[in-house]
Amino acid sequence: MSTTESPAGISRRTLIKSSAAGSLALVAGGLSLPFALRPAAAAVSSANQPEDKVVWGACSVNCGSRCALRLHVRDDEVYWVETDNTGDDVYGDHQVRACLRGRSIRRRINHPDRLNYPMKRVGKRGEGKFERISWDEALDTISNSLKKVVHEYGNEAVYINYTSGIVGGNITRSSPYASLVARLMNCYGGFLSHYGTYSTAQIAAAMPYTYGSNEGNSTSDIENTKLVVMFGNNPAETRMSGGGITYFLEQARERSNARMIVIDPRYTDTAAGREDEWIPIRPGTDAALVAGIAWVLINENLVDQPFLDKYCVGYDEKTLPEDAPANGHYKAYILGQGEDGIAKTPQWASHITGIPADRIIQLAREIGTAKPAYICQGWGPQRQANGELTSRAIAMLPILTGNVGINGGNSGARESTYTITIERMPLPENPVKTQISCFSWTDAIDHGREMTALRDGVRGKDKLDVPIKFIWNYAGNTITNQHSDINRTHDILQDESKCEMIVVIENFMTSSAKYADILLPDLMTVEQEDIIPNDYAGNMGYLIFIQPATAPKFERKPIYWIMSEVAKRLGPDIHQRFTEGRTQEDWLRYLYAKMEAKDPALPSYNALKKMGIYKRKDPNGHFVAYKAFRDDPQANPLKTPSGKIEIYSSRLAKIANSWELQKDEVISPLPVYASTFEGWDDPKRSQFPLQLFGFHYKARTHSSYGNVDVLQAACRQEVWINPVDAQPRGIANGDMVRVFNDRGEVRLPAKVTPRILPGVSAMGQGAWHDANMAGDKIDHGGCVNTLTTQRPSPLAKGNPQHTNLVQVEKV
Ligand SMILES: Nc1nc2c(c(=O)[nH]1)N[C@H]1C(S)=C(S)[C@@H](COP(=O)(O)OP(=O)(O)OC[C@H]3O[C@@H](n4cnc5c(=O)[nH]c(N)nc54)[C@H](O)[C@@H]3O)O[C@H]1N2
Ligand SMILES: Nc1nc2c(c(=O)[nH]1)N[C@H]1C(S)=C(S)[C@@H](COP(=O)(O)OP(=O)(O)OC[C@H]3O[C@@H](n4cnc5c(=O)[nH]c(N)nc54)[C@H](O)[C@@H]3O)O[C@H]1N2
Ligand code: SF4
Ligand SMILES: [Mo]
Repeated sequence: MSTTESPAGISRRTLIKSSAAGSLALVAGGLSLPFALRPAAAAVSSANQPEDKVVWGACSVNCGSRCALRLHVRDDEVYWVETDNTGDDVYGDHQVRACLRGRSIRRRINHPDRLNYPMKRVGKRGEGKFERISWDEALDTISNSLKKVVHEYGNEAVYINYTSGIVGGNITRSSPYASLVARLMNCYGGFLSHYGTYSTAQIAAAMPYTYGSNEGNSTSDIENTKLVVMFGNNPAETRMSGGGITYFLEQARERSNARMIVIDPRYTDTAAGREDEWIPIRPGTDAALVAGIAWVLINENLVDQPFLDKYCVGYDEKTLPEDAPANGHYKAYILGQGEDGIAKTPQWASHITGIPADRIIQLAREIGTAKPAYICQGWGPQRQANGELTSRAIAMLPILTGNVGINGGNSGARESTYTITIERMPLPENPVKTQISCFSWTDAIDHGREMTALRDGVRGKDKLDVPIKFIWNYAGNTITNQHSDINRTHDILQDESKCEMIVVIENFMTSSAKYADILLPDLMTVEQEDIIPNDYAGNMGYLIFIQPATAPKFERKPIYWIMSEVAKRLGPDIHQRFTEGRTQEDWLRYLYAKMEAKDPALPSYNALKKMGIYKRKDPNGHFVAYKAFRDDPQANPLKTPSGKIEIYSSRLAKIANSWELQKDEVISPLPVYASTFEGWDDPKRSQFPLQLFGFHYKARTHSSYGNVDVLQAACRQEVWINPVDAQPRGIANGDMVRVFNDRGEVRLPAKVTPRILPGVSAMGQGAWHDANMAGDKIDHGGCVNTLTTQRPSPLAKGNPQHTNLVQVEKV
């Protein structure tokens, strides 16, 4: 095996030694302080040392921030890393500063475990035994297998797995429906595609039933608000740096002096010190809290009745659609005059959420009287098994109080962002129209032919005709680490007659890579030319022109080359369609010319290359979701069937009546609270008494950067548990514990802390799975997906990865 070879001149020893200065400061300073991880040796400068070459790069992992990097290069090696030095320390024209993950990118680029050569698997899937092969052998094997699968089963048997390792430039982009892999497959007859993402499956499916889309006000608009209410939204960890959502949150709040209430089972880093109040809530119960608040708003006349009458459908009898049952409206549901006959009083909500009733009443009065109020949600609440209902329920608070479509208000969704024009590699149309949800690919390998539209959410056809036989996995770890129930996936993939070929294109030997049949070493984005836009960035957009920091090392190749070579082997016509005769640089210039045509204010290609980063403030100020609709609902209707905000959705009523659902699965035309499998009130709690979820952690971006030593040292992988739960189990802070359920077991240290609600446990998601899969399968890496379920949520058929029950015991 060749993966442990080090790049020239950098041994593991130097890496660790040189990290000392950085890691101390990292622990002392917190993760987003603006200092560079500079090797100690660099401080001792020698008089005849050649000048560093400074190359602009970007951190392109999927954390939603997107930061500029300035890579200092000596002797064709990245020697140390700085971040953006343009702009001021001023709100809206700020430096796009990298967090310590991005600043430690040198440790990924030069990692001793980077993939250097194409390899083929020689052990069993998951065992991690590989043999070096030539590029020719690798590419021939892939293209022959692809031809065979397409010939025997058709293009529908080829699947491109969800991956998010590179959030996209013009050329490099992992987005499975828009990557170079998808471009190639569309040139070759198409592939089975998917809908939804692991990020937003439930909210992206649900919100459009209410609003026609899923938009929120820009975070910068907080400067116009009186009250910030955050449901399961933790930007201090999930939008750490770069575009500066946390920065906006702080500085905008400084301007508006708004109060901030954080509703989360954990006392998050976003709350810590910034919040006015933290309200811990049982996971999966936000919709009950909303209903309790709505009961107070209605009974104390705090609802905006003119807004509800003019802009909404289904709040009360007046606007209830004709096809709805009598008393099918929201007000009846809340007051107990609907089908269930239960009044959603604060006492009722308190029993479900664990929040005292008087606190719910106080919260309702605050939300009802603060004008305007910025009510938002992260994506934690929706990554629950009842997340579709929850996300629409949270939107009810701004709707009831008329906060939608105005400055300082919000829709109840997460933030939107300003982005400068970007042109990606064009995609020919996918001739295959069949889709599955991004979460159900393991089922489609296991029993694809049994999957139907009405039960499993197959789209474009009544049922799948063929199972998945070939998987492309480019820049993702969602074969195992990031997909639920790793042990089940392992079992499914053991049978090589089911899925015949798994191609993984990676930088590292991840746990997913261990399941590859063919494993290809990619260049990183900082090693090739590309232009990349901001991700979430409030009202300041930007472009970064990435230049290759070093020459390609070993036999690593860029994705454009890899896919062009596969295309060549599929036939000269496919190759021509894929490349259109252009080199990677030709494409970049071609796409940039299109951008300039759309947006003449952009700097020229050469000017941008010289600048490295180009920033622009949103000329329209702050983005306000549904503003045009609020200003003139007749002229600018929403994309819902009625053109209005649909509190009652007739479309959802039809789905609820026609889809095959199990007893504990609820789809409802109203944003009601419903309990769910593996929730707080599931009888299974007698066996597995603690709720568990895996939050997005500052130590990593999912699993990316998970193999960087200084980050591991700074932010330990541990399971959060309240002293109330720890004490009877004899668990002290730092003790090694086993976290388990009937799907698997993880061993890691406990963090005993009042920062989490009793009855609930949590660990950072994305830690590298580390188990002997031929033996006891106990995971010593702390990967939460050893414990999560592959059962999908009812409407989106998405990943309910935050809904789990476990037991915790001292080892
Ligand atoms: N239990 C649980 N599971 C979750 C979540 C959760 O909250 N809880 N969150 C889900 C969410 S929201 C998401 S988005 C997914 C994310 O899951 P993934 O998309 O799998 O994200 P990563 O784990 O970061 O894996 C990205 C991979 O891309 C590789 N990579 C990075 N840059 C490059 C490059 O330039 N070239 C190549 N070839 N490879 C590269 C990295 O080495 C890494 O292995 O996880 C999901 N899984
Ligand atoms: N550092 C870092 N940043 C990241 C990522 C990362 O891996 N690391 N991943 C990026 C990606 S791809 C995505 S999709 C986003 C994910 O962003 P989110 O999905 O918003 O992140 P989470 O941490 O899963 O959830 C946010 C908060 O919800 C809380 N929560 C969980 N369940 C519930 C609930 O039922 N009710 C309430 N009220 N709160 C709940 C959690 O405690 C957490 O603090 O983050 C992005 N940013
Ligand atoms: S991980 Fe995210 S916040 Fe950190 S440097 Fe990279 S893009 Fe920026
Ligand atoms: Mo995500």
